[in-house]
Parts: sequence; C-alpha cells; structure tokens
Amino acid sequence: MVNLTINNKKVQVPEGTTILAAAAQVGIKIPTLCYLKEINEIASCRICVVEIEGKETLVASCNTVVEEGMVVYTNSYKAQHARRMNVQFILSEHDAHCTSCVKSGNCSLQTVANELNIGEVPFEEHYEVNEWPQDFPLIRNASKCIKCMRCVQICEKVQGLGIWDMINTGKRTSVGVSGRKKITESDCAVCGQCITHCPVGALYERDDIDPFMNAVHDPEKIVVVQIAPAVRAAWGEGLDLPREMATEKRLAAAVRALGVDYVFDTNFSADLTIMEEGNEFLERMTHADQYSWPMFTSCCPGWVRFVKSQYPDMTKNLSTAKSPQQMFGAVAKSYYAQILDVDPSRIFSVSIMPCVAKKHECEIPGMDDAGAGPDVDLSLTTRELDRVLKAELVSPAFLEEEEFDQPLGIGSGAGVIFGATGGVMEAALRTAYYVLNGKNPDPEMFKMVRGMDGIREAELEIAGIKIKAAIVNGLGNTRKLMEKIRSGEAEYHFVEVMACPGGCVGGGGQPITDGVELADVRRRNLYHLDKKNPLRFSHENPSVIKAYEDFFEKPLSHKSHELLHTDHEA
Ligand code: HC1
Ligand code: SF4
Repeated sequence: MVNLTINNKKVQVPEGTTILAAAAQVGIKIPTLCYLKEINEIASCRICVVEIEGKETLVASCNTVVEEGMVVYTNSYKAQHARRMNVQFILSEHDAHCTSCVKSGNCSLQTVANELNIGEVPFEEHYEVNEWPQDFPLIRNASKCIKCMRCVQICEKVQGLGIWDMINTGKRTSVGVSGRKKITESDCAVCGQCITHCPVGALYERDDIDPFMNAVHDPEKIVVVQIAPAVRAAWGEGLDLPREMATEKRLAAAVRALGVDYVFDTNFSADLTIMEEGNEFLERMTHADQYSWPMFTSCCPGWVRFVKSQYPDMTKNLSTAKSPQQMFGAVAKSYYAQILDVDPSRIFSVSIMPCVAKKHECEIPGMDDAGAGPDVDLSLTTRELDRVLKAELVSPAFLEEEEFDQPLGIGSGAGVIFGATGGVMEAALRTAYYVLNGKNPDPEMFKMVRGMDGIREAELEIAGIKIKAAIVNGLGNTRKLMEKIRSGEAEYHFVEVMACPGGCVGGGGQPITDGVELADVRRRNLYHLDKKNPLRFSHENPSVIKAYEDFFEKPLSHKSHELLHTDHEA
C-alpha cells in the first residue's frame, strides 16, 4: 500500500493507483473531460492537473501514479488557475451555442465550465467548421469537438475498427475519419459507441424527430410504433424518471400520448425471429454439409455491417432471418394491414431502438418486402424518444400505466432478453429444446450463456445433439473471435454477436451518463422482466401462434421467406 496526503487528508491506496482514483477514494472529485478508464488515459484535456509539493510543474492526475509520501493539492492557486485557463482555452475553440446543442444539460464541458465558475473566455474565439453528410445516421460537428480523443480510442480499442484518427498538425490538429475518407466510404459500423462516449455534442445521431411528428400529424397516415427490448431498461434515465416509474407500461402510455395510433412491442417480433432463426438453425444442422459453419445471428445491424466489410466471405454464415425490427416492419405492412383492412401504404412504421445502426438497417435496399415503401419508415433512438417526449410536453411521471396494443404487443420473456448479450442465444435454446424434446425446459436451464464477459462459450447437449455455441459482444472482441474461427482454432455451430458492449442495453442510441457504464444494470433489469413474465418461451407467444395460423402458415414457409428473411449477400 502507498501512503500519501491529498488536500491535507491522509490516504492509503494500493500501488499503481492514479492520483485521480486516490482522490476519489476520499471524496475529492477532480474534474476531467477526456479520461476513460483503461481506454483513454492520455491527459489531453489537462483539466485534471494537480500540484505536488516539491515539484515545479503540475501533473495530470489521471495518468500519474501515487508515490509514498506524496503531498498533493488538487485546488492550490496554481492548480486551479491552470485548470480554469485550460477550460477557457477549450472554450475558445468550441462553438458554445449551448441552447441549440443536442447535449445541452448533459454536456461535461458545460458542467465543468459552470462548476469552475467560468464567466468569460479571455482568448480569441475560433472554431473549426466541417462538412458532413446529413443523411448518414452518425453526425460529427467539428465545431463542438474538444479533441479529447475518446472517439478515436473507443473505436480503435473497444470496437477494433479505428474509424477516427488525428488529422492535420500543429494548431490545425483535429479529429477526422482516418485515411481522409468520407464517413460514408469508411467501414464505420454505425454502432454509435463513439457517440455515447463523446463528452460534448460533437457526435450524435441524425435527428429524425421532425419526419416522425409530421407523420403523427398527417391524418392519412396510420402511425404504428414498435419499441425494442432494451429501450424499456433505459428510457427513464434521460428523463430523470426513477427506475420504478420507468416501467414498460408507462413507456407505452408515454409513446401513445405523442399521438401515435398503435404502440407495439418489438418483443413480439423477437419471438417471431426465434421461430424463424431457430428452425433455420435446426434445418442447417440436419443438412450440415450444405452450409458454412458456424451460423451467425443477424439481428444486430452494426455486426452485419461489420461482417460485410471486414469478413465479406463469411457473410453467407449469417442467418437469413431478418432482425426483429425488420420483421416487425414487414408484418406491420402486410399481416397487420390486413387485420386493419387498410391499404399498407397508409401505414407509417416507426421503431424506437437503443441503436444508431437501426437507422441504417431500415434503409438497406431490399428492406421493403411488404411492397409499401420501406418496411420500417424510420427509427428513433432512445435519446430521440426522450427528446420528443420533452418537446411534446409529455410528462410520463404523471401518466397512468397502459397496455401495449394488440395483437402485436405481446412478447415473451425470451423476447425481452434479446436486449442483453446472450439473450438471443438463450431464447433460441429454450425453443430448440422444445422442438427437439417435445416439452419445455426449465426456462432458467440455459443461464450459463448470461454475463458481461466479452467472449463466452457454451457446450450443450439437447436431445442427444451436441451444440457448441459462442456469444460475443463488442466488435473488438468479435474480431478476436472471427480470427480464431478463421484459423480453425475455434469451432462452433451457433454464434451470437452484438456490436455494442453488453448488447443492446449498452447500445449507441441509449441515454448518456458520462463516465458511467450502465449496460450491466440495464441487463439485469431485462432478466428481471423475463423472470416475472408468465410467458417465457417464444413458441408459446399466442400472437405469434396466431400470425402463423392466419398468415404465415409455418416457420420457413414461402410467405415467411418472402417477408421475414433476407439475402445478406444481395
Ligand atoms: Fe436490439 Fe433486437 S435486441 S437488435 O439489441 O434483435 O437495437 O433492444 O430491438 O431488431 O428484439 C436493438 C434491442 C432490438 C432487433 C430485438
Ligand atoms: Fe467507430 Fe462505431 Fe463510431 Fe463508427 S459508430 S466510428 S464504428 S465507434
């Protein structure tokens, strides 16, 4: 252990601890803008500087390790003066039109500047302006960038893609797409992890609220909304709604209060996905020599973009089942239009997703199989949902809980866990067990696939059939696994991939609490919802059963192939 003094307080911490962490241990919160534990410890913002007795120069507390007998002052005149000046420098290069910034109220620069009582900026103000394709789902506004490098590091170290890089030199040093490419020409997976780790408003999703509300106000349009599994675990965070208030049913009430016509649940089509993908897997197992192995899940569009750009020869391994978002859209404009007895072109189908890549997915050519425009007309993130609720003066705390609409509002516990890493695998295994044994397993039987580890493996035997499965989350981990599969070091039958750490609960479209990773808390919430749902199996979802009886006939039928599957190689 190391003994030191911080602001006259005695502190004892393990060797190797940074001053920043040691100070936090005694309740001293040193501000920082760039620091991300183990990901970005480069002290580029220099807001965390502290004075050490006997040393001429100030040091950055985020990457300076404690030493025995060290005497540290976090708020000496010298440290405070430098800290305030560093913030003023950053502000002089930052477009501080806060009122119209997407991060206003949730911006770390704004918070630090306010907390340090910075009233004016004594330097000449000048900021970079960039051009950016406004129709791409991921937007970068250079005038807000503080060059903290978090986006560069997250994309490189966590997502293994390295889309961002430092560009230019000296005073003109900035962040841009590496190789000086346009973002549209890059291999960006649109996962949005750089957005959720941006401390300011330099990175954000394309805002689709206006076209959404225009559709709501159009009397000709029937607006049908689906809400993704992971949204229910996080939507309250952006509204300061306590977790016990932020229920699924209050979420349904809030979305209905926006004036939409029908509020449905993506869990319904997650169950439908299990029926299609599960049967596809069993069909592949039966004719094993006709397929490339392993079979990959296909519901995460960040992952699908990744495999297409990084491992194009393995695109054929993706399940042909569309994602629940896209299945829902196709169902809304076919089967549901038939139930309503309306022309499908009147249906405007909207998804609310914890994801930025879903905006890309609904625009993929061919995702219009119902023949009435895109099957999903637009996709909003959880953050956009929170923004539109505020803009439309909807106060969920004052709303009574309401049910989802029927019949597409019924989802099983297996459907809800899709939102957590390992959930798709577990849901599929529950149904595979039923199909192969003719009876349900204990729904908790496949618990071993749960967890937050980046790569997990499971070997199972169902009705005498051995299944080797892997579950991976985060694209950096995915690359490691893909390399092992390629080299023959690892062999699996079924692999679930989610691009974001923790799965959709940690999605790039979720509310942002800077410096706090909430994926695990949200994940536990989904398993709790699964456990309390009387329906635990996708194949028992009565709305799914009825959809097959009345419309699709059976999994993998001609109609199912037409509407619920896609050719990823097209
Ligand atoms: Fe997901 Fe999925 S789980 S991809 O994370 O398969 O976005 O929540 O909606 O489509 O169901 C996201 C979540 C989501 C799909 C489902
Ligand atoms: Fe990298 Fe994801 Fe950001 Fe694209 S969206 S630049 S892949 S972190």
